[in-house]
Amino acid sequence: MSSAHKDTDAYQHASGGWGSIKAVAGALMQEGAPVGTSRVLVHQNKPDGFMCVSCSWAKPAHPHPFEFCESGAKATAWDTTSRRVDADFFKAHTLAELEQWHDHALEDAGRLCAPMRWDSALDQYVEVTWEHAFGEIGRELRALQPDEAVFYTSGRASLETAYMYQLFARMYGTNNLPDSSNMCHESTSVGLKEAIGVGVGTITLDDFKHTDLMFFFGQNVGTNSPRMLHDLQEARERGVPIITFNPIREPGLVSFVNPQSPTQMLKPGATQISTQYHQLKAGGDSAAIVGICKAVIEADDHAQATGAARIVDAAFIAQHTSGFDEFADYVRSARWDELEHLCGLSRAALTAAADEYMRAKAVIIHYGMGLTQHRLGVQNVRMVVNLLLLRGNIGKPGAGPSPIRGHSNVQGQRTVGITEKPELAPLDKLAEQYHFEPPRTQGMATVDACKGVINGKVRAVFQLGGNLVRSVPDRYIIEPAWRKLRLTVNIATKLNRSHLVHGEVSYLLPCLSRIEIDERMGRPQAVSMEDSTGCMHGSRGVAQPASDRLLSEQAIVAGIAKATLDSQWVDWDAWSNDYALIRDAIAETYPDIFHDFNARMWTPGGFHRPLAARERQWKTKSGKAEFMVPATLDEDPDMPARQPDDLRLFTLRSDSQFNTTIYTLDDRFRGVRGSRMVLLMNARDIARRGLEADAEVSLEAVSPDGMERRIDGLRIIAFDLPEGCVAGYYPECNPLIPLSHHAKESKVPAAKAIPVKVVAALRPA
Ligand SMILES: Nc1nc2c(c(=O)[nH]1)N[C@H]1C(S)=C(S)[C@@H](COP(=O)(O)OP(=O)(O)OC[C@H]3O[C@@H](n4cnc5c(=O)[nH]c(N)nc54)[C@H](O)[C@@H]3O)O[C@H]1N2
Ligand SMILES: Nc1nc2c(c(=O)[nH]1)N[C@H]1C(S)=C(S)[C@@H](COP(=O)(O)OP(=O)(O)OC[C@H]3O[C@@H](n4cnc5c(=O)[nH]c(N)nc54)[C@H](O)[C@@H]3O)O[C@H]1N2
Ligand SMILES: [Mo]
Repeated sequence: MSSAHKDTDAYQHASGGWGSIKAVAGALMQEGAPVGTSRVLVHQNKPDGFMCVSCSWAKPAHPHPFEFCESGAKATAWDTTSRRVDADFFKAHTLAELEQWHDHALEDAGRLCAPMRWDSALDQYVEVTWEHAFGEIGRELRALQPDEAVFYTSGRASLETAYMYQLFARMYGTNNLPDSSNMCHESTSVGLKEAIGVGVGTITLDDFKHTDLMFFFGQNVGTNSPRMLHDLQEARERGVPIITFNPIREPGLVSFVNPQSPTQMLKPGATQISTQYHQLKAGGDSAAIVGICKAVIEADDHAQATGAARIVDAAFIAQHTSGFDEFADYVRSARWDELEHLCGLSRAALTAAADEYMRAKAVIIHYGMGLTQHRLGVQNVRMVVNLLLLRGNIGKPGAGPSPIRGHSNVQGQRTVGITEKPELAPLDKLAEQYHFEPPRTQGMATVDACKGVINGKVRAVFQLGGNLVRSVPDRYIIEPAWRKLRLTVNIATKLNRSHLVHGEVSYLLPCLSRIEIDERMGRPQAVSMEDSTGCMHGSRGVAQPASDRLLSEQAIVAGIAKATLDSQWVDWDAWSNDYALIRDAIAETYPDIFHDFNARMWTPGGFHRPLAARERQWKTKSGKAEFMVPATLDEDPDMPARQPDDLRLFTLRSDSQFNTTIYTLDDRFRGVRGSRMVLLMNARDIARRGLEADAEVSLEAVSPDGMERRIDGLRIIAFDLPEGCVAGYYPECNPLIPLSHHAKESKVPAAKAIPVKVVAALRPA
């Protein structure tokens, strides 16, 4: 692997702009994308086109002429590449050899073309027929106890596929349906459900027109949901302030030039995005929000004492909430010096944010992985709700919590039954609709599934998308355990590490990307998905399929289900030949959300699912929106005697990756080039340890179980982040996260606060 370039000046330009156009053109060329790709892009996120395979941000009813961003264009180029990983490719490379390749090179080799089975004598993937693959997988599954198999979903599969997949797993006999949300926004699904009765955000695109203040906690909009920058820019042009809490100054949250607006591209000066930017310590969010609430409650106490108008929305609190008095007492007694110490921000900074909050009538709080991927991730989400509830900022125009989801249909998959929690699936309805007795016991979430692989209880892992051996914690423990599995089945578009680290019987089943034309029995098919704002959209592929041996995900799931189950109550063939029939079935299971699904899916701008909390109906235990008193503000109270030089590592995505898919080794916005094996560190922390920028160091996890977890060869980069925090890249740093280091209630791995120390500094290269 090449070493880090010295050129690590932080990005001096606004996000978007000419840099963005250059990056898109570069991505198209690098992938040898056919000329048609630029034509394909015109259909991206359009009511009659396909929904982008990158992020899940909302798609407007009146799209821009080019309704895509730099990240989305890269994702499209990645899928429409002219390179192919076909039977000849596998004849030329054993898996032992491919294991030496960099992750980037594996995916960059091109699109998978035909169904493959691992041949142990050759140590190669060898082409087989689809019938052969389905037949053997079915026999293998029938030989296992259902709970020995795990059916993972990464968040890209459509609503139709996800519905079929969960039904198949349950008819087979298990609720082992973990998904990427288990590593992502599960803290939201748990926290918002407890607090306001729905496990998803409550805002829609329309709320941007009515808001008069927005917060951003731990979400990197410029890279991970860039189309949203248009909505932010419009709000900023109306004078709406944006207050950001993030340990790093992310260019997309600082300023933006719209690369699709010719007039803006020619004008000097970009739109300022954040009007206040608070570089808090990683893991300091609960403390920071409590500080803001404290300033609000102090102002309200003062107002009451002087007979001035109340600061909190007393009528809303009385009518709609429970637990206010306990929470108010808690924040009154919280000490400013402790809050300042925990979040690394001054009382003056927190009060400045509170002052803005108290002036605003309608407030949206956007948040992402910086909030959810913590041991206190669920509590962080509850603190967001506390802050909103103080001034009635849920269930009115322009206000509400806005968890910005990751994968393009991760929210939707949960809506149609992908969940390991039986209480969240409509089991009685499924039983009635399909005449079977669904399993009622708790299934495995992603970290439970990993534990099961390690302790041998899990014998088979299916991955409908995803790259688990890379995306989960504790890679060095996971990989050897994965190799002991009996069966691994990967339904995928491109080759990744999880296809090389495989079980005794292993299949690699290539599927169509949803950018591609999907014809069944001569008729073009369409699929659907749910965006971050609870809105459903149809999607129709426009590009030629990468190979004529590909099947759609629906057809693959149907093939496996048919070969595994004997049930006359589901016509898998009919479903896989006409997806409208799957949508009719979904509508029957979930009439409130999906009635008239086939007709409504093409509504420009999509159709919204009903959300009780938007109407101020609270489906919670108390029937009210619930304030929560935090249990602790210290993320790692149980860590063994923390040393003063321990650091807190948070893992980042670059602008040139999609999760474990690495497009290039650069991170343009953060000025890091040529290598991802770097450690971003505060200059004072570097000096205090007698280190120098550019030195190579190792990083060791401070783990409660005493096991050694370490990565070598990280090059230090002096970076503007708070003392005591360091940053590195996901997934390279995943070996440092203990599997047990996760949010208690949601089991989301705490990838944004990993206790570490720097060891073994070598001489600068
Ligand atoms: N181009 C592109 N788009 C993507 C993805 C991708 O990899 N590439 N991934 C998709 C997926 S699955 C997801 S979940 C989303 C992820 O999108 P995000 O939610 O933006 O996730 P991250 O990039 O992991 O980190 C978010 C931010 O959290 C900050 N942060 C770290 N620790 C803390 C903390 O303790 N507190 C606060 N307040 N901030 C903190 C980091 O500096 C970073 O700016 O993006 C989706 N979209
Ligand atoms: N340290 C650390 N770890 C993290 C995170 C972090 O921030 N830090 N983030 C976590 C988060 S938020 C997430 S969502 C997970 C993601 O974890 P995963 O879901 O395991 O990984 P992805 O990288 O999204 O999956 C990429 C693979 O999906 C396949 N694929 C792509 N498109 C399709 C398609 O259309 N259909 C099918 N069937 N397959 C397809 C390709 O083969 C590709 O290689 O990682 C988590 N892990
Ligand atoms: Mo995610």
